[in-house]
Amino acid sequence: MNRLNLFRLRSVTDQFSVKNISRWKPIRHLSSFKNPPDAERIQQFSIPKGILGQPTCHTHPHLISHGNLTCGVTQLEYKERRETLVSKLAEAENLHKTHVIVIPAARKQYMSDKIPYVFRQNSDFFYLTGCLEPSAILFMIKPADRDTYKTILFVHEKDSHAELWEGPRTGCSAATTLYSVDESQPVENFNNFMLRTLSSLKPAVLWYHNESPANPDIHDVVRSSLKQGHASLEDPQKCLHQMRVVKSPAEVELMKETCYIGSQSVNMAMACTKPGISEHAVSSVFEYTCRMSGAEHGAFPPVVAGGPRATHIHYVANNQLLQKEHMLLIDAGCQRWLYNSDISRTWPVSGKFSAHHKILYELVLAVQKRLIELLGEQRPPLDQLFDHMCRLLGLYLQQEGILPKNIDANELIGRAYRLCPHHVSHYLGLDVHDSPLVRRRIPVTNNMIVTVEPGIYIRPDDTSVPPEFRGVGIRIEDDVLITDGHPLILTDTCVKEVNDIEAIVGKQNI
Ligand SMILES: [Mn+2]
Repeated sequence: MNRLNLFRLRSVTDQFSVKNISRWKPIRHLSSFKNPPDAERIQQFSIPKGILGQPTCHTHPHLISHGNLTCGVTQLEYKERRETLVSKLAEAENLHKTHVIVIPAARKQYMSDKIPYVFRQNSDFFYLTGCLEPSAILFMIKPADRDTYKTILFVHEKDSHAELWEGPRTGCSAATTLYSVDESQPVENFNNFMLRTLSSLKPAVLWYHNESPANPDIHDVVRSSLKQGHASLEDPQKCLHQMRVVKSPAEVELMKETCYIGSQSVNMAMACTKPGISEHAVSSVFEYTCRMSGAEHGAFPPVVAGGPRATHIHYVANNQLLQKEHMLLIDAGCQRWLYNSDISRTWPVSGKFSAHHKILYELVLAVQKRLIELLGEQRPPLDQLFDHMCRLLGLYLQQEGILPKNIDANELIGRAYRLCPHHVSHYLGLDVHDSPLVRRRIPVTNNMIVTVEPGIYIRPDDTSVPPEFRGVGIRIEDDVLITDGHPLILTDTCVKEVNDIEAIVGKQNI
């Protein structure tokens, strides 16, 4: 019952004020740098004063502490990430070639004429720069057989007319200091610069992600610069994702925060659940609590699915009313400083599990807990964790008499797979499905963050299971940090024991 002490049901504002969150915040690590940087290097870094194109420690001290470029992450750490990328890409047999790396920021997206969506930065670009500006471009060049490289950031130059409409810009002169790059140039210069640079290089490798380009505006220019010159095209994303999948100490702190906020917000959604209210209302409680606690917004459109709708894995319509005899499945997360949480819980709308719901729920919970243990004991690849899930689900369902006893092990695993057709785990971080180019066939290692999310979905018309278990969808998902010892469950303040759930469902008025 310790967990519940964390969740004293007071008003939403008391419980989830920004003050509470910042008090909870542990001491930050400044950087993942293993050797302490020497004093001279630290002095290279400073954050320009004045109002810039994104929050800084001077203008937004409540968001960013002194000396950091973004929340919890220093200029030095961003610079080191770029250094690591360059040295990895220019490795071995390609040392005699010149390497050019182009990573575009995301472009603004519009929901209709001149009405933009909330801007979301391209995660690869943000990971390397900390820059939140749309349509910026990171350009790096490492000449053949030289140890040095040059970084140029293309940004929007200051422009009083544009700033009147869109708000302040950082501009080239401050950008060089803010992002600690060698040079900044206006984005308008990029096309000519790129064509000129590439035509003069031989032999060279152009590292650019060619598929689903982050910024279609510069895609053609990058492609045609390739034709003019003699460079071969390679994709930097695989290497970048291998870096991103292992979190630095600063990133681990950010992930702890987004997971804590997501957990408390699911608790609040649970507390506000009552028969007769809509799935949409529960979704709103979740989102409100996240944003009040310091998250920018949800990590993805949440699944809030009552009763049999939970058997549709990506149900996001969220427009039905909750009935007292049903369970409610929620799969939701939040984004804070671009880092995402991803949590699933399932609870009875009435606040009391029915006997059959309880059997299924405890079965999935037992599988989930065992899988988290296995992550620590065996550090398996995530694909292997999926095999474990199917085996365990099949076994437990058979023990409960939900699947027949007279089928062999292979058939049992196949039946379990049909009842949980989604993967049990993915990497988590700047993207919800983080570092997708890192295969799930590699063993997990320290400082990876992964989800563990077994589920069971029994359609109302599934005659292969007893009728009393049909029309139910259950998923339990936690976000887990791989460590030397036991895996650390970053979402462990989100209640999941039967008793704890029954103690809070319906206890808070909306
Ligand atoms: Mn997930």
